[in-house]
Amino acid sequence: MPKILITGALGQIGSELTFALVERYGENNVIATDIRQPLNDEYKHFEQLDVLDAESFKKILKKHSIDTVYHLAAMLSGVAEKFPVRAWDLNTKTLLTVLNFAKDGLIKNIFWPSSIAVYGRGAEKEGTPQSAIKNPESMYGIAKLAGERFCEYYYKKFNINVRSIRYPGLISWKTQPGGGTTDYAVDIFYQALENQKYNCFLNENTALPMLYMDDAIRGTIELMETPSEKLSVHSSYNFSGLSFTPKELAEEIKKRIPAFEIEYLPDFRQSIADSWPNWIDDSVAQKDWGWKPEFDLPKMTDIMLQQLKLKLGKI
Ligand code: NAD
Ligand code: AKB
Repeated sequence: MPKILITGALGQIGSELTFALVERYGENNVIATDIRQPLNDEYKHFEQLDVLDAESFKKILKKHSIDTVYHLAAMLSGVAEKFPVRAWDLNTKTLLTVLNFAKDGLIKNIFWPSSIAVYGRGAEKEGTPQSAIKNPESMYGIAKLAGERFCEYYYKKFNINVRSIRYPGLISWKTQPGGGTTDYAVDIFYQALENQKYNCFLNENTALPMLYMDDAIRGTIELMETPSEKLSVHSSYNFSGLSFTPKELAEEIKKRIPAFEIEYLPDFRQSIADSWPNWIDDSVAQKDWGWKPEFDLPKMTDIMLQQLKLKLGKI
């Protein structure tokens, strides 16, 4: 059994990945950490940790005899544009800290998420291949690309077992997203149920790669459990599921909530979205570790509306 520590465990992904890992490896083998305190007692083992504080990080790893770190703490693309220097520090320096913990023998395995944000203008927008040119324009994308290079460097130079996925925009109902460019695809469901109206910060024809959270979590655990000899990518894997525009998502919601209306008021995130792919090619992940998504747009829309109705007390 791995002995796991998760950073950023209260965020959109961590608040679901933690419990998937608990179910798989047992609650005594999963330590959740975050810079914030949880609002309830659902986390059995929790430590407050600012990942910028490397000494405290090391103490917690030793205290719990951790061998595997899922390093999720980061600043997402929209917020990172407002605080670029802080974003660089959080999103790159703390990954180096974790990689050096592995180099020094303190831990053995690392999962670190990259993003479709590593791509920029110049890459193929449709079916962006694994190896397409990477010219990120946002501070978030620049930091993710640096992180990918660190991962491959530490794998090649020090044989560190670090694995990574380029997540697309993740859609989930449990925890609100933390300030990304793809957040509209979650906000829209809350607003459809609360007000039957949504002001979208991207324009109607902006197609982006997306994925339902259950698929993302299953794929992450599958990657971490794949024998190392099967893995050919040591920077980060393209990882695909859905691709849709705000207009297509609004139409899918309108089929279920006929009174729903959407208006388009693009803001600074439009330019970030315009530089990202419409959909990415994940054939290398399919070949190396059998990646296959299960949720399509109608299935995801059904489950989002059903779960959010329960959460918001609408049924
Ligand atoms: P999030 O913003 O929802 O959560 C991040 C968590 O990190 C928060 O709970 C926050 O409190 C915590 N945090 C912030 N600063 C910290 C610090 N100094 N020390 C410790 N914790 C700190 O993010 P998320 O959506 O869960 O994303 C997790 C990872 O996945 C990030 O690396 C992100 O770039 C990546 N990713 C996410 C998506 C997505 O659509 N959610 C897509 C691509 C990549
Ligand atoms: C964001 O929009 O910043 C994230 C991502 C795709 O990395 N959801």
